[in-house]
Amino acid sequence: MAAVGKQLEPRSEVYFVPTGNLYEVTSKLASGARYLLCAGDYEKISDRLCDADLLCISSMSPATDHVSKIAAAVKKKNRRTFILWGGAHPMLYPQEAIEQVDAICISEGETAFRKFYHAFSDGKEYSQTPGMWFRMGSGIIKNPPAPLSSQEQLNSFPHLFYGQECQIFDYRRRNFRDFSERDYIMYNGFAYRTILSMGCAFSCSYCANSGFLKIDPGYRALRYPSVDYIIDELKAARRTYPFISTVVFYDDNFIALPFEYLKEFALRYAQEIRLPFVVFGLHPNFITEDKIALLAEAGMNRGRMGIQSGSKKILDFYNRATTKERIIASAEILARAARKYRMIPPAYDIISDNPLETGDDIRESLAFIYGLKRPFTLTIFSLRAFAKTALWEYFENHPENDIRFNATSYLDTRATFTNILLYLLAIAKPPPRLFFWLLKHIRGNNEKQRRHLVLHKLAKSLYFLSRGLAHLRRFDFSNMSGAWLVVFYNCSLVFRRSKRVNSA
Ligand code: B12
Ligand code: SF4
Repeated sequence: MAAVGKQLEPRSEVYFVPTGNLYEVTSKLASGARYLLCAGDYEKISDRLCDADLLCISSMSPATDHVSKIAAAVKKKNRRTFILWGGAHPMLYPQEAIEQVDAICISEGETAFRKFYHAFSDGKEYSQTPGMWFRMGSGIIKNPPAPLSSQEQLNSFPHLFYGQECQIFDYRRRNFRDFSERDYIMYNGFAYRTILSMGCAFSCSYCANSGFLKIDPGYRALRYPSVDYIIDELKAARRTYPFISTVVFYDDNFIALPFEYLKEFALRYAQEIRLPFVVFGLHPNFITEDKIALLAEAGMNRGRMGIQSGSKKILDFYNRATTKERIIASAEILARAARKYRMIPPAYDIISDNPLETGDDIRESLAFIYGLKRPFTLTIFSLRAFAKTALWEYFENHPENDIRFNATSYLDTRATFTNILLYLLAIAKPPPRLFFWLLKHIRGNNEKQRRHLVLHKLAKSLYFLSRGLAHLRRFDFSNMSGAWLVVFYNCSLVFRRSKRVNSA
């Protein structure tokens, strides 16, 4: 949306207010790397934004409090600044969001915003713009969602804005300053993060996708631009940040892209981009040997597949439309590819700490994971519920197990024996006799159990260390960021400069 704004009005200014650093090492070990803005910061931020005619904000739900405070501070200084809020949060929670600002976008924004912007800047009537809600003196105008973008439209959109000529809020100076490539590395490491396709046909109970489907069932279908478009985008990103060493595709369901499209993508990518890439959206139902081979030969060095649980009962509870047999078969394909193409082990998402899991459910799940073909690692999440998901509704109706108001990071797993064993399984395969003996000590999440604080910390740290080493061994920085990488980058610049001087 920043790129669309710049295209419509080249004088528009872009500001980043980071609220945490997702890939910094400390944020993995604890929910540490979340940045706290204080009252003075909102003053400084609003000082810079309050002279805007139109202030556009984009955010997901975790940033809601910041958005409300920034909007209120701006309005206090200048009532005439028109504030428009878009992103996953206002889409999923429009009723709450519209109370904080003048307008919200409840659809994909590229086309809706263009329409609104032309009317707004020409002083014409804009309150009927499809895909937007407006808070007017007379009440709230709720326009219907705008149609989802077609492939032709997707091909015509500008590439992502990734921090050229913009400002970032600096937590040391506690004010905005120019964004530099060091900031890019601080938050993204040496990775370029993007999405190629949009849409997902499933409705897992913990996922916001069901919310998107309620807005428009069209979100079920996979939509994507031409291969030309994504190749051009990646070339442009490399021109801006030549140090990019990995491309990360965050698509919900990348692997569901049609085979012929993937073939064209793989061919062009291997010839024109030649960088390792990571695919996050590997749904077990769509993984096939030939698709994985195509991608691996084009440079895929890592994949991530959602498993969530090895217990049939819990898979049904999450409404995962897959089978254990299908997961086993897909894990086998991924493990074979990892060995053949010397990839970083695939990572399987597992959700832990579900209060409904009995000892038997957990044992079934752990034994299932134990039996999966190696190599693999696990990404272990602690169950959290997002408002308006089916999971949220479930806990609303079952207050005896309520987890809705646990605001800690979903990487903060409980110090249970189950989680220690999960970390262990993510690192290595213990001998069967030891493993099945350990399984006997598992307690259900519905039972009282001892907290193993020290052992849990140790297992979690060892787990992150082993994952970090697997990446470093292949010189992959796609899941790491932070100041240390900036230092590393600066040193390599000095090294390269001195080499150039020497050779001159
Ligand atoms: C990529 C991604 C990320 C990347 C973003 C990288 C990047 N460079 O952008 C990373 C990994 C950083 C990330 C982080 C998180 N994410 Co995320 N992410 C996604 C994902 C997979 C795709 C987002 C995307 O590009 N969508 C496609 C574009 C076209 O849609 P869009 O982003 O919504 O933007 C359109 C409209 O919203 C609108 N719009 C957006 N902003 C604005 C602004 C204005 C002014 C206007 C008019 C319109 C407008 O126009 C846009 C273009 O059409 C979505 C899943 C999904 N299906 O959307 C989850 C998703 C958005 N993430 C989610 C979550 C929960 C998170 C985390 C909280 C996870 C965590 N705990 O770590 C963090 C939060 C980070 C933060 N600081 O807030 C949830 C959001 C739920 C919610 N209620 O907000 C989603 C929906 C996943 C899910 N299915 O549950 N995420
Ligand atoms: S498959 Fe992934 S994106 Fe789709 S609904 Fe399930 S969790 Fe969400």
